[in-house]
Amino acid sequence: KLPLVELHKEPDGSVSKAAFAKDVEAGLSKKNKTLSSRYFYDSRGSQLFQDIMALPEYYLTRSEFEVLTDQKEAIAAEVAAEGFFHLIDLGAGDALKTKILLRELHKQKQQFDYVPVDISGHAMQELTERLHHELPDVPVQAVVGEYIQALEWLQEHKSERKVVLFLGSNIGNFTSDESMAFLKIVRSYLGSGDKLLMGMDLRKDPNTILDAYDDKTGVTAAFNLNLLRRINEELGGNFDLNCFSHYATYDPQAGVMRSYLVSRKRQEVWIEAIGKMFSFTAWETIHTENSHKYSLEQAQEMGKATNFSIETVFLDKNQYFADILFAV
Ligand code: AVJ
Repeated sequence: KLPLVELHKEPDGSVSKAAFAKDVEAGLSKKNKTLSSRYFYDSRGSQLFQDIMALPEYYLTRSEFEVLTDQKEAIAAEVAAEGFFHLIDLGAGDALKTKILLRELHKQKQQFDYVPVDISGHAMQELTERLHHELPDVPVQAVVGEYIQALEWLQEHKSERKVVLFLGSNIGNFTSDESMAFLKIVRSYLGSGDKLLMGMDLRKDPNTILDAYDDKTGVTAAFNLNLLRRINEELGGNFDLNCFSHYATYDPQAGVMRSYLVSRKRQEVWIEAIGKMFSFTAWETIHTENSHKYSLEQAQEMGKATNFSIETVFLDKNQYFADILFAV
């Protein structure tokens, strides 16, 4: 097995259980219960997200794939502007989309190494091995950890040029305040000549958006419910997954897709690692995810407010999705 840099693992290989338990306790103790979408991605959750990306309703992945495929020459050339750089891929997953760029950068003989970052150690292990076979000339250093941790770790290479990828509309899970704070932090780790290529899901027919988060085959429902299964498995919970259901709703004015788990009856759930019982009334909800949709004007404003300038906006034909190149 190839070496990974692991920034936040417990000795048994899991994500910090104490932090998970603490977050779950805080979220389920609120008047309006919440669980964070960052906990979706255990190995089963990562697999389910792969399945979501293959759904006909989930236009995001196809749209971004189209952007990268159709405009790879321009994107690679702009990203690579001057000499050696680190290509840092925040939330890399299986890097299906990034590979288009990797192949193109390699074809253009650009000098770079690839630093995929993800909280799924399993995904990073697999990606490292796959790239070793598919693109043996591209040096890869996978990092298992949180985005900010990884950027901090990269400070060792302070003077070297960096290109940060934040694809797939991962920014969408942040609240507006969080996304501003996040962009400011990313910006603080970058210097002149560095770039950020960020994928943003654009506003469109609200029904198209809603369908993407409420697919016919129930994959998204399984993805959402997996959060409860994970609590059962890692924290000794006794959630009955049959007594909760997935509910998704889109607010077209705020541009926010919101996902919930709905308690289908009055019930109590014990979580061993917290040592507490949590009560649910019938039809009480747990908010699990926000997925923000942006206008290009908003993207522009976000750049301005965080001290980035927008270099180029790459769009698909439908204008469903934008990969925006921000420059420092
Ligand atoms: C991985 C955050 C981009 O919000 O579209 C997919 C996660 N949730 N279906 C998104 C997700 C439900 C996804 N991101």
